[in-house]
Amino acid sequence: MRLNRTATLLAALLLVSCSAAPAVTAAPEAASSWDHGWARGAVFYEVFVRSFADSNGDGIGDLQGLISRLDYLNDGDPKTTADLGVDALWLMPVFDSPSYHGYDTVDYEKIEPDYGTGADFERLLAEAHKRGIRIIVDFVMNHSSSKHPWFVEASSGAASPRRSWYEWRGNDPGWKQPWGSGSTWHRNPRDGAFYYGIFWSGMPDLNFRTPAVREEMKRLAGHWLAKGVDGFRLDATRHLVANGPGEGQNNQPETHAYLKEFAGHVRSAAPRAVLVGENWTETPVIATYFGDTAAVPGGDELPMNFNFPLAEAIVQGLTSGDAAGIAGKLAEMAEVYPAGVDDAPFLTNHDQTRLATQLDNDPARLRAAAAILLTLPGSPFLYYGEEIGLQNGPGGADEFKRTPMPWHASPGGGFSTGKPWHDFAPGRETANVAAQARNRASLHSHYRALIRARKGSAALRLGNLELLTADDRSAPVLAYLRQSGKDRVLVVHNVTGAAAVAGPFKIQGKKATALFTTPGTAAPARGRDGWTVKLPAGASGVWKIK
Ligand code: ACG
Repeated sequence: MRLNRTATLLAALLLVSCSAAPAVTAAPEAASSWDHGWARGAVFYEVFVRSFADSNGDGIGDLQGLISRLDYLNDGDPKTTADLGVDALWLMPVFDSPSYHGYDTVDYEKIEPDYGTGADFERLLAEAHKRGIRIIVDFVMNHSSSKHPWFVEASSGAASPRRSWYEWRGNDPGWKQPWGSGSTWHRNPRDGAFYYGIFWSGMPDLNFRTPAVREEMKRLAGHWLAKGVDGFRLDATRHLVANGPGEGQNNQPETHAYLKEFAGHVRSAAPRAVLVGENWTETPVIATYFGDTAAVPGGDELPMNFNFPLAEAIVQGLTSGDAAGIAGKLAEMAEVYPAGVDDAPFLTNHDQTRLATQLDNDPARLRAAAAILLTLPGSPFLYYGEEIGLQNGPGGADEFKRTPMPWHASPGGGFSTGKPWHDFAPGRETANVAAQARNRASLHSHYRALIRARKGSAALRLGNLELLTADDRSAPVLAYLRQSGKDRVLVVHNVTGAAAVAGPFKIQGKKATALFTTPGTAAPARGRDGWTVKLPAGASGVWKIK
């Protein structure tokens, strides 16, 4: 049944560029378009280096450890099926930082010593590129660490030449965090003035009204692009400039203006690069961060933006057993997202309780979540461990969302020969790579099959989305048609714990060829009124219709 409001997500086809060489051209004026066809439809994998693999027994994951696990992520051979098959990695902060998470930078040009050296990072890039894996890194522009030499200098007194790199006031204007109750103006013990830090006193916000700050961030981006980095995940982008309390701390015109300036610089330095913005807010606001798609195909601001609302709708839909909320979010995106942009869907990230815990470790729901994510338009992001159903640790602190990767069930878990920097999450007996990699019915095998189905279908990777599920009433099945050229793929997901029937769907074609089906799922039946699908509880089906 088609909606009266047929929602269609358009995905323009950018020229696919396979230039693996980390060419950084001289900076002519901003290139007219991005050349990162490699990223469109690609599957990304978010890695917390500290928790992924430790090579030297100090209990801390490092770059050498990550290199040793690249073949697990993608061995570079499209014919093999044992590897996960992801196309790109997003490394959470790897620059020098005093914290375990690295979101407070003290040197934007130095690799975190816990993780290794600059040479290790260059070896990682080379080994990844050899396998066709691209790497984007977290770039935290909104603030530095209060231990950064810039801030140490700026906080020495009002006469400091660095003073204007941060924001200062003589008193505390009392602004709170826009999302909570934390203070955002902090007293500088060295001279009694107050400085702005939207997160906390250890993260003073950089002042993007200062030209030298704007130029330095562009220079740093160029530095890492010249080393071969394939792009950046930009942290807290919606907070770059604050003009006042509350909404004045979010989404300001100066923020958009700078992001366009920054993106223009990246486009001219390395058109092959990609930027993905973190704007944790509502759909209509996220839509504004792509910028102008007439000026630059894909948008002249951030070509990709994480889709927090869709992530939430998927988890809520699977929790409630009702697909209407997911359908509604897809319909809203079709209305407010600019045409031709590249979405960045995901399920949960390092700031959120892990998916397996949110879905009560329910295998059918975890399988359905993966099947929805990996059949959507855009470039889906997996969070390390999601593919094995890694649970959240038993606590509320953020560290429990970022626990060591369990490679096998033995005491050290294959993560380190030393004492891990943090305890493993519960469930390692079964939620570990070794146990799942060899089990065809495992979640890990499910992710691998879905990633390969996606790679094998232009419609799934690059096609548009036509919603077939009404969003104005409860629905047990989420159904949509993905289309690219003549490639038409029917996708259905039963988000309930009971068998369900979906259709009839009027889709041109006489033959249904399975690209992916949850075991026990029969092919769609073609009748007078169209295609009808019977789905077991939690099952998904993906069929090419010709
Ligand atoms: C980034 C990184 C995060 C990092 C920092 C600081 C920023 O991912 O790991 O923390 O460098 C806000 C910011 C984000 C920020 C998070 C942590 N994430 O916008 O940039 O805080 C609301 C607001 C969001 C807000 C969120 C926080 O809208 O802006 O994010 O609350 O919970 C629905 C609503 C949605 C609402 C959510 C949640 O979805 O639609 O609007 O979001 O509910 O309520 C680093 C470390 C941390 C450390 C921190 C200081 O990683 O461990 O604590 O630094």
